[in-house]
Amino acid sequence: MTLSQTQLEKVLARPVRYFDQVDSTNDTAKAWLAGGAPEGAVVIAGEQKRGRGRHGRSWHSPPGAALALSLILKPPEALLPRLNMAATLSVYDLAQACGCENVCIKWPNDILVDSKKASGVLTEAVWEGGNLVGAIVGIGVNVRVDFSRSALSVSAISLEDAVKGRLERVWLTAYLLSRFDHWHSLIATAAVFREWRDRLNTLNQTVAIDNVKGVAFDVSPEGALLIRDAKGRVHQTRAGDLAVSSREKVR
Ligand code: BT5
Repeated sequence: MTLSQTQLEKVLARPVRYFDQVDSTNDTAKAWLAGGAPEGAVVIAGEQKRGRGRHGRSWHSPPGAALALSLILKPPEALLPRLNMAATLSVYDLAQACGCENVCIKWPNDILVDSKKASGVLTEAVWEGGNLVGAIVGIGVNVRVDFSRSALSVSAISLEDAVKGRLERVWLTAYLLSRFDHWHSLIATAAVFREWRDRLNTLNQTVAIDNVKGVAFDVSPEGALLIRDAKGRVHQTRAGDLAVSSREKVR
């Protein structure tokens, strides 16, 4: 980004800490939270050396090619699951605003464009002595990441490749955060869950997750995937590893 920190704070309408390079914006945001960051503050990086996905997986954010940011929030505990919903909805809106046509949310935290992953969300709660201190919502978006020589080329996509045009990272960041503010303002209502559920591509498909295989027929308001197995038993599964094995309509 070429704007100064002060200009960024004006454009993004919130406290901002921008770094050319960090290990993980989620970790930098956690340190700022511990140091008294206000709600809504955001850490943005031009590059992450050790970007993190879920379950200790790594996230690729090379210099100047991606959005890598982490929002600091202080939600009531009951609303924690909705942060991931608000974040994925925001990226969904961003991809559509850029002109991507085939956009959906893959449960629980991926935004797919043309069936490939353009973005991932990593939400982490921070606890102290059993009390919720805050939550970090980390969002990574591929803007112009070159996957052509990477093993991820089969599964990942960048927005610029999807829209076949140049995009501006500051504008993308501003729009993404404004959409997050919109969904966050509705977080205590049923709308966030309803809209997130409507955009999932995972429902009515046969899925295999952890040791459960069956049809993903719904999600709970807390974001768990509800799977009916071949014996008709219902399993409720939180964000694990999902392998979609076939598309199947159920009534
Ligand atoms: C995620 O995890 O999708 C969450 C990614 C969150 C990244 C943001 S960036 C800002 C903030 N700071 C951080 O350190 N993290 C957050 P998961 O569902 O576990 O997916 C991880 C998997 O996605 C990896 O194992 C790869 O297979 C794949 N992957 C890695 N980098 C990718 C990329 N840039 N685009 C698409 N897929 C990627």
